[in-house]
Amino acid sequence: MHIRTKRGWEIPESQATPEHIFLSRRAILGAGAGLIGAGMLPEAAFADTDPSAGLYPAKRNERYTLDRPMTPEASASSVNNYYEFGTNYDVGRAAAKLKTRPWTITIDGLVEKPMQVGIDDLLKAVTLEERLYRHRCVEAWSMAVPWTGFPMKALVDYAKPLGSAKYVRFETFLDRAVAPGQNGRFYPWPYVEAITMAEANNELAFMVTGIYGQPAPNQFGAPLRVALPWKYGFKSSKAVVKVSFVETRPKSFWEVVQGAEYGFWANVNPQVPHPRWSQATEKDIATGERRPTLLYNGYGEYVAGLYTGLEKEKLFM
Ligand SMILES: Nc1nc2c(c(=O)[nH]1)N[C@H]1C(S)=C(S)[C@@H](COP(=O)(O)O)O[C@H]1N2
Ligand SMILES: [Mo]
Repeated sequence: MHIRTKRGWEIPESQATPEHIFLSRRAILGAGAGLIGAGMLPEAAFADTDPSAGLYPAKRNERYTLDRPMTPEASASSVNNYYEFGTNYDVGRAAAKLKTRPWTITIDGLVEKPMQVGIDDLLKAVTLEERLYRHRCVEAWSMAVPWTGFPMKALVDYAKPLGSAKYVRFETFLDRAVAPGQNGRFYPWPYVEAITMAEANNELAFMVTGIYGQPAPNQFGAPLRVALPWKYGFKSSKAVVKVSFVETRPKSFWEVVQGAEYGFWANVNPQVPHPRWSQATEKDIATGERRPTLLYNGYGEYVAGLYTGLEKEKLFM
């Protein structure tokens, strides 16, 4: 993220080759079966092979509304940050190689009883809903998408943490054979992020399993990723395999890589610039329009209270 790379949304439409655009299930449904047979398309791209497909579309929770148009699926699918699969935004094809079933999530640390749970068993223990959320990347691009998932609080309750737990730590898979980016020595894989227990229990904190009314394509972090819409996007870990409840503040992936630029809190604030660029405005990945960035990405009424008494912390980087 600190390395300057070409931005997908800066490529003019006329130059965008089909390789830049993830083939959505809908677009390839007709021809899909034959292509899988010929080994040309990953099976995981198909909703009908996903055991959770019957849970979609989930009922929309109308409490969360947008102040801007929803980002079209094609735009959201062509600008993804997923360093395990490359530092460009067009990671769809590479990410499709990740096998998301079976998928086991380890829950450990300060909990009543450490456990492992398969994603489909976890899905039986929660209720999926759709939420329209804004997403603001620290690189100053943004989108607004319909996630499907369940409140993070439901995961916390499921895990039964002890009173001594102060932070929740999310760890992404580690598989160098499938994720080319993880072969680089420069980065401290696996991807790790963490938030406080109070943040995890906030109603906005969301565990994502789907997008656009279907199971999420891998590039969005299938089969389970985090969404924290008031924070910069890097806090929202993809493809989570371990959820740990801990007493001391974990160091996150980007903090280890570049602690002077990426901190623990990473709340969105237009008045606190990144050391190398302004955060005052953001570029809509679909329209290319610039709009003013909002404090807490516009979610202050839900989350500002989490930070009273913490004013001495670097809350906005
Ligand atoms: N495991 C993992 N999670 C990740 C990232 C990543 O590289 N690896 N990138 C983060 C960043 S910087 C952003 S902006 C969002 C992008 O989510 P999207 O591709 O679904 O838009 O994922 C976040 N989660
Ligand atoms: Mo990001």
